[in-house]
Amino acid sequence: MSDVAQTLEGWYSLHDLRSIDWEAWKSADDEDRAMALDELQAFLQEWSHVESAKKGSSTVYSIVGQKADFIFMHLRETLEDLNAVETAFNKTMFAKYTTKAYSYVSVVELSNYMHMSTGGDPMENPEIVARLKPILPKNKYICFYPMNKKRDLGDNWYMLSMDERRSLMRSHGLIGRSYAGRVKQIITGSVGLDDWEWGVTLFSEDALQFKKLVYEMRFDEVSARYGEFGAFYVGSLLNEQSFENMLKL
Ligand code: 76R
Repeated sequence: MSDVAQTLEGWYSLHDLRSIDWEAWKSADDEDRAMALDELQAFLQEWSHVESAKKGSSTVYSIVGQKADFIFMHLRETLEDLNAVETAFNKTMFAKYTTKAYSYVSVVELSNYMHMSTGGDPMENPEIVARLKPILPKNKYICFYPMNKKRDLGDNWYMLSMDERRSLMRSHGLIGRSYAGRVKQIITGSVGLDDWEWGVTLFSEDALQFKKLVYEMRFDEVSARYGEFGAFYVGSLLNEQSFENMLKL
């Protein structure tokens, strides 16, 4: 019987991907468009207040390619809070001009593969709390994709012993750490919450670093043997001004 890895969970996470209905946006009259834009800006501001009050965090990126046009990534204390943000957005005038592209529900997760417990309540450790309830990066680029660890008869991550998994994860962590300062990563767990087991969200000032990191990890046993990947979404940071520019006709 393999031991279950211990995990710590922090804020719940929603990756909310939308596309713009350009037909509807273009055929709206100027007044409706202006109101929709105001409402969108008010939302972006509200989210930054939630972040200042340390009640959660949000970040917004455009998405390149046809899978979606933009992504809201939200972290909040509870699933109800996430649901409330999503529903409030759905009720805005601006939402009328968007369609749903994809969503992903998960929770910020730390596992004990690299760090053994040093005793005491980890939630009293400010470093751990900062990683479980992070302010989402506002780097230039985002890369998001969901993934699983394989459960085939030949290669089954969940049948390995804790020692085997720990040694594989050490190698994974070493590659990851060599990207310190270039790529920030947030791992969110989604077993029992969504269709894949984890969401991987990467942030960087240089989108090529995503390619380098993910490629290097493909040669590492954890990814080479056990990794299964969903769709990749990549894009660049939006703020109030650049969102408005994107919508300008
Ligand atoms: O030092 C630590 O505390 C963290 C060590 C570490 C763990 C436990 C770590 C480091 N990761 C961990 C767990 Mn990771 N990670 C991914 C991907 O594309 C691929 O091939 C895989 C997708 C990337 C790019 C990445 C990057 N990691 C996990 C888990 C949970 C596994 C489990 O519990 O079985 C997944 C699914 C996963 C996937 N990882 C790092 C990185 C980077 C950049 C680091 C170094 C982070 C740092 O030191 O700040």
